[in-house]
Amino acid sequence: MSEKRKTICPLDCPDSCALLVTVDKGKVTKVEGDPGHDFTRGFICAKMRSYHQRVESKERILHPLLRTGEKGSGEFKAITWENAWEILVDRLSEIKRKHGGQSVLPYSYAGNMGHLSRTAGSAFFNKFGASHLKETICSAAAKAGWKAHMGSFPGTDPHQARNASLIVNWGSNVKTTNIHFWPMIHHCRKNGGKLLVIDPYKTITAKAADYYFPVKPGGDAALALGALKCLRENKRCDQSFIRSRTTGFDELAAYLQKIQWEALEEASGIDRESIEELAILLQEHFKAFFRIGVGLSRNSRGAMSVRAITCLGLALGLMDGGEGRGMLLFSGAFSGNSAKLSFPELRQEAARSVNMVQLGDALTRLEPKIYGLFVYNSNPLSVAPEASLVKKGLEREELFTVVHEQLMTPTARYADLILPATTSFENSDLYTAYGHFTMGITEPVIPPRGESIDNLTLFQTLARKMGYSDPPFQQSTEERIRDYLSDMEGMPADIDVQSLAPGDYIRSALASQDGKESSSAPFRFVSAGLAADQPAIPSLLPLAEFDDMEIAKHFPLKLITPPNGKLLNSTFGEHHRSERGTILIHPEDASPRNIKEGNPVLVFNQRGSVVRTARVTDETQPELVVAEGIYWEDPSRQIQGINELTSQRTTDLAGGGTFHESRVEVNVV
Ligand SMILES: Nc1nc2c(c(=O)[nH]1)N[C@H]1C(S)=C(S)[C@@H](COP(=O)(O)OP(=O)(O)OC[C@H]3O[C@@H](n4cnc5c(=O)[nH]c(N)nc54)[C@H](O)[C@@H]3O)O[C@H]1N2
Ligand SMILES: Nc1nc2c(c(=O)[nH]1)N[C@H]1C(S)=C(S)[C@@H](COP(=O)(O)OP(=O)(O)OC[C@H]3O[C@@H](n4cnc5c(=O)[nH]c(N)nc54)[C@H](O)[C@@H]3O)O[C@H]1N2
Ligand code: SF4
Ligand SMILES: [Mo]
Repeated sequence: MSEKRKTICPLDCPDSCALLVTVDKGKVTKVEGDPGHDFTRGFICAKMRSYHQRVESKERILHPLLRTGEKGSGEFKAITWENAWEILVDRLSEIKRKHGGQSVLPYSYAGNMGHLSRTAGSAFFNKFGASHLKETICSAAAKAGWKAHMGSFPGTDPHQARNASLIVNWGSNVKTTNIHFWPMIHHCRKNGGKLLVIDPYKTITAKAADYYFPVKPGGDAALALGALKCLRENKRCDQSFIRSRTTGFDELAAYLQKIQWEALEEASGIDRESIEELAILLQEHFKAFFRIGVGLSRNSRGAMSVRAITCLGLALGLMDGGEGRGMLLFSGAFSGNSAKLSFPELRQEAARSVNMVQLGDALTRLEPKIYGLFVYNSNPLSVAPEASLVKKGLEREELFTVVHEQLMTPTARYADLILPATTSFENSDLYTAYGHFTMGITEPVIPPRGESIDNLTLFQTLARKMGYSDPPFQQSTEERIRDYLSDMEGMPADIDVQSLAPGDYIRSALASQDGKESSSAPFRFVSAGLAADQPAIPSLLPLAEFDDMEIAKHFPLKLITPPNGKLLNSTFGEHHRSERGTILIHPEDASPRNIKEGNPVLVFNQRGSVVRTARVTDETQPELVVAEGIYWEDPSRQIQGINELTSQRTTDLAGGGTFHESRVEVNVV
């Protein structure tokens, strides 16, 4: 007898789809969308439609594994959990005794977006006194840019975009990374609305647009400031909104007056006439909706780009709650008390922070040294920048590396001890979404495969084995979920969180403008308290690597590395092991290098080199090379990961990753 059970997609994707999982004779045989969800409405992406193959895969790690060969060789033997706990307790205690708690670094991110899974190790590592990991790899810069002018105001409900007459997809390839936003666009266009895309290359979303602006990578602040300059000169800003809801516009206006068109054109790569065209479109379409992507923040001016775009939206009055108007970067639909998940009070002494995008430095250069690395919910060898340095760190013989994983990822191959992890179908959790306003909880739809255990069970058990008896370590998963839910902001007043069940999808009270009113003028054009080198108003500044003419002499091309539709960050890399991926290169750059369509090419810079297959196309702009997708490195197939080329340099605010700002050269192999 088969049965359909409800759960939620655990992947790091703004859509957080409601799922129906068919379980037949104890096996997952099908994964579909649940039509009962207001935003995801029963359809899911191809990646997740085949998720049962991952859950039931023969490649699943089902037992603890101990390294038997060289680090990275992938040679392991199965051991019992009893043995694994013993090794864990002995090695971690020994490292702490010899080098102090801070010599252990936890490394985790969003392999499973469930709030409990993501934060499962925090209590343990606080108690242990480990180094603190700064979780900057994805959204830190974008959030800091938003907060600088929007404060804690949440984004607009994506459903509002249906009523817009112009949707601006700014640095977000929604047809790949946010597919449930596409029906909003479709609805808008059916009523005569238009889609405008701003992206350095012609993504599948850009190809489907009514208007396309091929901005230079990192040039968004210039484009937004240019549009603002026009709107102000044409007296087409929303004066009543600016007066009643914002502060500081006059200071921004004074800057706009001073700024030269040549500088804006040069930095944005868009000529004055086209910038004016953008401004005219914005003034013609009162009902405008900005869907702002995180992609545009992955450069050294990333937070500044978000700052300038949000200020443009504010000057247009887009946050007035009017129909079809708004801005969405992250929904911010629910916020719980994070201390109820991370338990900072368990930390006895302040510890150093390690920025996760600088893992390579941390493992090879940081003093006092790191002797223990505990990875869960992440695949850092594939996703962290300057991969050759990460690898050098993972190769250190004296480093004790633990990886809690579902599959033998490139990082897991370097572990001393691998622990088998469940998939989200095998545990309970709580999922809010960053691209819409609906949340839900889950229960296991199948029992754990093999001897795998979920993140929270791992750290609760380890804590007890280490002799930690504080109350957080006694909590069951269920208790932690209910406790976290009990005072969650955004929860509608009439919902009894104690009786929430899987399949109950709760829309945030903040989805409507009424829930959001905190003060009458929450928005500001002048931001206080930013990093000392960051101007208080959005301004033009040079990019650290793209605008460095010394580096440009050797590496004249610019590389961005956005996602593709087959992979979710590096997850699902196991299905594409033999693929090395492509680069898009413009004919003007291919021709002098004698690069033809389909040629294997070497893409290289001062940090590393990778081989990719060339696609010669004017879908990218001159000087810009695009490598979509984080494929797994595989030395046995001579396949290198794309992060060999990216830099550990961080964004202008909040220490984010600059994955879309590497200078490279490309040659035929
Ligand atoms: N299929 C799939 N879906 C995913 C992911 C995936 O790997 N695969 N990843 C998930 C994750 S973790 C995240 S954070 C989100 C990210 O989703 P998005 O917010 O959409 O961000 P990205 O996909 O990183 O980048 C989107 C676009 O930004 C463009 N871009 C790069 N630099 C610039 C710039 O300087 N200016 C402008 N205007 N555009 C620029 C890229 O060309 C790309 O088309 O997607 C999630 N969804
Ligand atoms: N070049 C380049 N690099 C990038 C980006 C880019 O655009 N370009 N994007 C960046 C972004 S936006 C992000 S968010 C990061 C993402 O970086 P990561 O969060 O590391 O994402 P994944 O590569 O998906 O790896 C997640 C791993 O967690 C495992 N996993 C899944 N569920 C569980 C679980 O319940 N328990 C345990 N223990 N493990 C689990 C999966 O099997 C998978 O191997 O990558 C960043 N790296
Ligand atoms: S990856 Fe995104 S689109 Fe695909 S099922 Fe999960 S939440 Fe939905
Ligand atoms: Mo991300």
